Amino acid sequence: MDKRLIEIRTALMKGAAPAVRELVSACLDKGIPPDRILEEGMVSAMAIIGERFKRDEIYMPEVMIAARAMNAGLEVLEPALVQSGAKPRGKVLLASVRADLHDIGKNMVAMMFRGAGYSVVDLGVDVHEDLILEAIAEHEPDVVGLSSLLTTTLPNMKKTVETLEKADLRGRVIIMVGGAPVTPEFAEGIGADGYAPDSASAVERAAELLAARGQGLA
Ligand code: B12
Repeated sequence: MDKRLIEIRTALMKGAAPAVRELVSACLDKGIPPDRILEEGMVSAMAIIGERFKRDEIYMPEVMIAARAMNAGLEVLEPALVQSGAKPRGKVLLASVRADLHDIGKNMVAMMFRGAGYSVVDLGVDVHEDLILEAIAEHEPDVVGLSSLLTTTLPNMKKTVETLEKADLRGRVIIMVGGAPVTPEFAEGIGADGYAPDSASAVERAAELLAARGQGLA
């Protein structure tokens, strides 16, 4: 692997946010493709962090500072992935569901959508279903993407879909779900319109679902 990408990975694992920012920026200046920086430098670091956390080799504070460094790197990387001047292909509303504080995966999904020319409204983490309802009324998105990383917050994802159903919004928005514990079966079981295992396929799946509704501009 490129030495500079290894440096990003090392800095990210140490949680050195300013160093990650600088290194990502330097790699972009050198012409390293943003998707390589993301996958090889950054996502690989979070995968190692996840393994170490699982084996009790590191604890919450270390994971938190690594996550902060990851998000710092994502901020620098994002403009490089976003097409300039492209007409929005649709509007996507994203949220990590109630009681779920994980946002790295959701932020990557946001970045991929922006990069593909969608406008994105990101409601953040721990978002109550009622707030999602209000945000739909305010922003009128085409797609609502819900993220959950905990088995304990999966019921809140289900609750959110039910809330949108009760408010009669099912015909107006496409509901997509994702996050490590979410499976295609679970997605179907709670009545979501779509599921994707990663951020790149999330964009592809959204485009398919929008095209099926005759809304796709692709
Ligand atoms: C980072 C992290 C944290 C950080 C989060 C910081 C942040 N800003 O996000 C902190 C330290 C806060 C944290 C806290 C906790 N965590 Co944690 N955490 C992780 C860790 C290490 C990495 C998660 C991550 O970012 N992955 C990288 C991203 C890129 O992957 P991703 O999220 O899956 O996203 C991809 C796809 O799933 C998909 N996707 C994601 N969202 C969406 C949405 C849509 C619409 C679509 C289509 C696709 C999609 O696309 C993404 C990109 O490809 C995982 C371990 C792991 N290996 O996953 C544990 C993990 C998720 N955490 C876990 C636990 C238990 C906790 C705590 C309960 C710990 C505690 N004892 O307090 C708390 C809960 C806090 C809360 N209420 O949410 C468990 C969950 C176990 C379970 N089955 O429920 C895990 C699996 C660790 C473990 N093995 O035990 N955690």
